[in-house]
Amino acid sequence: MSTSSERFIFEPSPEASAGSWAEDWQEIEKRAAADPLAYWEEQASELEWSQPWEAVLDDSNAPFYKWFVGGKTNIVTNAVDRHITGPHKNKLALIWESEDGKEVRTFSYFSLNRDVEKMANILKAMGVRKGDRVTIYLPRIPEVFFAMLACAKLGAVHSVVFAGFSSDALSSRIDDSESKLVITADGSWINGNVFPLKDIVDEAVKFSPTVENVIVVKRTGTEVHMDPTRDHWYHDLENLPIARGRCETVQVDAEDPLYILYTSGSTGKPKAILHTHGGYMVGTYTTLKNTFDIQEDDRFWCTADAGWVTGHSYLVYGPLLNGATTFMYEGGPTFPHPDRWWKLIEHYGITTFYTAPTAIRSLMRFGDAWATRHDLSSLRLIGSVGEPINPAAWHWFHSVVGGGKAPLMDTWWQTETGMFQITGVPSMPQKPGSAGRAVFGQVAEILDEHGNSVPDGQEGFLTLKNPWPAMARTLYNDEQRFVDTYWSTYPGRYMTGDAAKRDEDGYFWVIGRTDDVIKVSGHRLGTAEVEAAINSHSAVSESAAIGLPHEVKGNAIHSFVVLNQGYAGSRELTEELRAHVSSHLSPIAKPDEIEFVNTLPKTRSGKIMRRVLRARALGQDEGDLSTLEE
Ligand code: 6R9
Repeated sequence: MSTSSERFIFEPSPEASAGSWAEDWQEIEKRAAADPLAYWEEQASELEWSQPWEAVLDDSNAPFYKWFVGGKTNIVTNAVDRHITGPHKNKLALIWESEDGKEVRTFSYFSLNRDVEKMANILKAMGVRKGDRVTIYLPRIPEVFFAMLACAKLGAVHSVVFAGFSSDALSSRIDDSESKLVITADGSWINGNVFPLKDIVDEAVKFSPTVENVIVVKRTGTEVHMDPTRDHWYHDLENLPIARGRCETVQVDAEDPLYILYTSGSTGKPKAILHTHGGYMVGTYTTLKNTFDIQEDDRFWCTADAGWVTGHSYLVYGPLLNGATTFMYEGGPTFPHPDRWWKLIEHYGITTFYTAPTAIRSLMRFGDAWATRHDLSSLRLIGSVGEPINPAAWHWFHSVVGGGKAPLMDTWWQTETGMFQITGVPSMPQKPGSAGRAVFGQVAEILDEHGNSVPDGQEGFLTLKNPWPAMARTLYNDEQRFVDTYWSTYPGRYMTGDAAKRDEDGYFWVIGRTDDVIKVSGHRLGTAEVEAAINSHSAVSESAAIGLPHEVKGNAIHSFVVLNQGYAGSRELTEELRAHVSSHLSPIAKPDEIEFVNTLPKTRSGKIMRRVLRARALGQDEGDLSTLEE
C-alpha cells in the first residue's frame, strides 16, 4: 500500500465535533506537545486525590518511571466513591444482560458500591490485605466488576485470567502471582452450553500452595465439587454478617500496584504486566473521555472480556472513572442469531460501541439485513481495537452499523501501554485503515533496526518516545525481562513490537507484530505457548507454530509437527493434537492446520526459523538463509 492510495478521508461532521471534549484538537495537541507533563497534571486534577502529588513524573530511574509521585488516591475513589456523593448517585453505572436474554441486572452507582463493599468485606474477612494477589476467573457477569473493584478498594492486586484458558494456563498464573484467593463461578454460558469453570479451577489449584480460599459464584447451576475447607459459595458468604456494612476505600500511593495481567510474549512463559493506581487511572480516564467523547447521557458498550486489557481499561475502569453507564453482555455476537448484538444496541439505545475487527468481519459475512432490520440510530460513535481494521470491514462497520454518520475511532494500544497510544478524537478527520495520531502528549516514531528515523511512508518499527501515565511499570517478578523486552532495543524509548508507517499528515498505519506474538480473533497469543502445548503431547517430538492470514480471525495458527519414532500422522492424530491444545492452553489457540513434517528449519544454533516456514506457506521469497542449518 502506498500512502497516496490512503488519501481517502472522512471529515468530521459538525454534530460529532461540536461540544466534544477535544473539539479543538489541534490546539490541545500543540499544547500537550509543548508540555506533556502540564497536560497530564491538568488531567489528573480532574480526579480526586486524598494527598496531592509532589512531582508529576520521576524519570530518574528510567525505564522504571513513576507518575504522580507522593500522591495518594485509589482508583475506586474515582471510579465509584466520588459518584455516590454527587449527582451520579442514582445514575446507572452498569447494565448487564444474560446470554439467553432472560435476565437483566442493572446497578446504579449507589448499588454498585453496595455490591463492591460486600465483596470487599468478604475478601477482608478472608484475610486479603493491601498488596495481596487475588486471581479472578469469571465469565462476563457483574461479579467480575465487584471482584476487580473490591480488590482495588482494599489495595489488593487483581490478576484476571480470561475464563477460556485451560487449567494449565490458569495454574501457572495462580502460582506465578502467588494468589491467596481465587474468585470463580460454577460455569459459564457459551452459545447455550456450559463451560465448566469450577472443574478447571479444581484442577488448577490442586498443587497451588498459596491458595487458601476459592469463592464460587453460582451462574449455570451445574453440579460442582465443593471442598469444605477451601471453597465457598458467594451467595452464602453474601448473607453472613461479615459481608455487611461499609467498607472503607484504602488510600494507596499513586505508584502502588492495581493489577497484574498476563499476556503473551516471544517465549512460552507469559509476561505479568503490572499497572498502578494513579497513572493508570489518569490515563484510562482521559483517553476514553477524548476518543469516545463520553457525555452524561451515553451508554457505552465495550464488547471485550474483562480477561483482556481492553476489558480492564475500557469496560470496567475507563467508563466508571468518567461516571458513564457501561454495558456488559454475557454472550457472543452470533448466538442464537447473527443479530444478537444489533438487537442489544437497539434495545438499550447504546450510543458508543467499541469492538474488534474480527467480530465485524464475522458479522459482515451474514449480510447487511441482520443489522439493517434493527434501529441502530442511537449510535453516535463506534470504535475498533485489537488488530488493523481492513478497508472492507471499516466501510461495513462505518456505513451499515454506524449509519455513515458515527465517526469510527480506531484505537491502537497494548496490554503494556494500558491506554490508547494511537487513535483519533471525533473532531479529527479519519483515514480508514489508519489508527490515527499519537494521543495528546505522546510522540510516536518509526525507526529502522539501527534506531534511525525512517522517512514518512516507509515501513519500520513503531516506538513511543514519551513516558505516559498508564504505562506498565514492570513485569511482576521480572524487572530484567521488562528492560530487555521493551527498553533495550532503542535506549530511552519504548519498543512496541509492531511494524508501522507514518504518513505526511502524521497519521500512523499499523502493519502488525514483528515478533512471535500473533493476534487470533483479536486475542493475543504467543507461538511459543502453542508450541509448548503441542510438545507436551506424547506423540510429539517438536513443533513450530506460525500465524497465517485468515479472512475472519485476522490470523490463524498453523502448526508444523515432528512426531516421535513409532507415530504416524493421521486425521485422528490431527484432531487429537488440536483438542490437546484446546485443553492445555485454550480453545482460542487451537491450530487451524497441522502439518506433519520430518524436520523443522533451524539456525545452526538450533533456533526454529519460523519466518522460513511462513514464507514457504505463503509462497514468498524465503529471504536470507545463510544461518539455516544444513
Ligand atoms: C489493546 C490490545 C496488542 C497488539 C499490538 C498490535 C495489535 C491492537 C490495534 C492493533 C492495529 C489497532 N493492535 N490494537 N493493531 N490496529 N487498532 O489489543 O492489547 O492484546 O496486548 O495486543 O495488538 O499488534 O501490539 P494486546
